Amino acid sequence: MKEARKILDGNWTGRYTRPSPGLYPHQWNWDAGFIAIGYAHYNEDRAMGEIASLFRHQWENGMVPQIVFNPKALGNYFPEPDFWQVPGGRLTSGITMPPLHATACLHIYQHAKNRRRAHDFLKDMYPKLMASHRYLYLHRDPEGTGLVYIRHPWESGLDNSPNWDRPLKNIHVDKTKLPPYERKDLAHGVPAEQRPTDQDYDRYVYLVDLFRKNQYHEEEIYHQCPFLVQDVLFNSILCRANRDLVEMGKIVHQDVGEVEEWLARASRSIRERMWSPERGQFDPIDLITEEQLPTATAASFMPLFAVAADQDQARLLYQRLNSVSFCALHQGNCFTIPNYDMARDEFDPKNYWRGPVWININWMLSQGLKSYGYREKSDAMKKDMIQLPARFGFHEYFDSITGKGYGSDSFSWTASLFIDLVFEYYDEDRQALNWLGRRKSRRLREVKTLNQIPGVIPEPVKDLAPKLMSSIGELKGLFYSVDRGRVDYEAMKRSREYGSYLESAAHLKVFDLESLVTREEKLAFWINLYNTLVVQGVVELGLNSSVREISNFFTHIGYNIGGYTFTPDDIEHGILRSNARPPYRTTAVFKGRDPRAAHMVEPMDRRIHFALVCGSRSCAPIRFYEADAIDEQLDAATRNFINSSEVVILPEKNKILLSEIFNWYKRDFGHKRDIFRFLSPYLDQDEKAAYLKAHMDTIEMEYLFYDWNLNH
Ligand code: 9WN
Repeated sequence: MKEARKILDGNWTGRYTRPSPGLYPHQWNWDAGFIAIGYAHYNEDRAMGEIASLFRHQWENGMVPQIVFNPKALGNYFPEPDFWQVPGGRLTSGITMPPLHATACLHIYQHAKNRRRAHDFLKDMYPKLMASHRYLYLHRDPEGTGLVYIRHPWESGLDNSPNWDRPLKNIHVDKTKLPPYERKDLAHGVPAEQRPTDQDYDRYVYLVDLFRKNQYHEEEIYHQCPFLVQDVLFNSILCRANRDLVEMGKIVHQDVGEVEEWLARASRSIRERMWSPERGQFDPIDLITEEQLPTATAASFMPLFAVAADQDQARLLYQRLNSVSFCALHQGNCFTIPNYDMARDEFDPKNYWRGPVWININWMLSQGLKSYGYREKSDAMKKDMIQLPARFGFHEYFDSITGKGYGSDSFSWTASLFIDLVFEYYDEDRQALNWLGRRKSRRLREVKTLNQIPGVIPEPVKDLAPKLMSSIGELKGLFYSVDRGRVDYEAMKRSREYGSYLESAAHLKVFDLESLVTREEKLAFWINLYNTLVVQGVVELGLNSSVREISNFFTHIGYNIGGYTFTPDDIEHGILRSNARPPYRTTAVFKGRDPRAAHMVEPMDRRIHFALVCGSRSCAPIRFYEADAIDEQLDAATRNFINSSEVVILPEKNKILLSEIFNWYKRDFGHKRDIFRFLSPYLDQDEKAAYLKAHMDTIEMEYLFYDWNLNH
């Protein structure tokens, strides 16, 4: 979070925020929207200033330019005002970009602490936003289709997207007639293989030349321009912006009739005209050839963000989006969502809009998926969007397979959307505020004993422990998925096996704990019971998103065992951690002469942390432990955890990112060097492990964001 803010501070010029320090020194249109969304959480002045600064350069016809040039920063980008030659000597380019600003303004208002100021801001922006949408409908939809066209790939924001390969082929460039120009984008350290080609640039320049020859007269350009496309992403963002503008208009008591009409027409036209039934997705329309372009980019899912797709369309989109083509849920070997179908030969993991993961696209899609109820995917995307910059840096785009960052670094919208996501994620999850005790979540008034089963009278049962263990093993086999770290809570609750487990668990009340003799028996017994107690707690309390819905979950559910109550915290910190103080608590769980202390499993085994399941995505996947294999099993669990995404070594940054578990349990793992010594034997032997060994003294250590969302 600190690093994200630092990036925005570094890119802030006093009036606007540069997308990145070297490559993009001026103000960009849709970047300003994404950037304001992050600022809205902690710096309202800058959030409003960012948008206001862009709109100060709105053209008289209503167009909001793609770039507003900074006169003090000229000379490092191409094309700049000398090349654009727009009328009136304005310091802007002569094209536009996806109109995200109404969405950004509403977001600023919704998060504002100073509501009155934000209200004034909305009031001031409303007519300007109306004028910008009116420009689009008037000049970019001359036939009144409800869909607007773009006339340059830069207007799409996705410059060299494979979507434009076909329409750009229609442009026959005669090099001798092209005005001379010099690319500047390759002078900032970004390799050419990550940027558009020279052929692309020839076409970009050809189009700009055509615009300036026509002195930016929309009608003439419409008749001459060889690139006119009704783009799915552009129209979806406009449709969403109409939706947000309606809401904004109502807040500031304006007549919203006109924008309501735009909204209705845009939604219908997207749904009906852009839908391709054969491909089961939305595709752009090339107005030159009058054909729909068969595409394979993430842009075709964007009507989810607009909330313009109908339910059947959304279902089909989801199927495609959540497939190996775009990195499916739990696929495990990729980051979601790359911009181009990974299954295609032309998928290029490094090249700009032709394969990498972009945070802004994912941010919009995750919102869209949430609106249609695809919560799990939406949350998983958020996690990736937080993890990618946290692990690999605040780059412009990322490799879906390795996570490596490409393009420019210190990229503003990656930082600002990261800030938004962290705020939203923590907010939804209530974790951060719960720790501080500020947020109201449900609290259990007294300990809820989960093995008191109506109609079952506890009685001594021969071999209860092995019976229970095998019953737990059965549940695990049926309802827990080790690979995915998921539990099917719903199906489990309804099952016969769960009923019979509960029945056996009721007899724990009269169980003789002395009958557990060996360390192995005890470890397996307590770990399995802990894990089942947590799962049962989630089921019985009907939790939907996180164990944090109950602020005292780990101390207020329990089993009665041998006449004593054992909560998850009693088992973890009392029994399995030799009564060590739980993190964020001032006292141990067994106080004074607590008889339960007699059953502690000693000495403490640190590997339990990779076997205890806390019902969250960041904790260990549930396994079933057996006394006669417990040591190998604990080793395997530890190895798995340590080689998962919860421990990341980044030699290029001389950094290691570790699960919060190592932070919370410093007492068990010790400090930096002790942790590294603990990790070393478990690390899969590769160059990263070797790096850690060689740099133990200098490597920097950071803790990872902990995902408290339920593992269902
Ligand atoms: C041209 C600023 C912009 C983004 C675009 C991205 C890239 C410019 C360029 O950078 O485009 O507009 O020079 O490549 O494609 O989406 O707004 O961050």
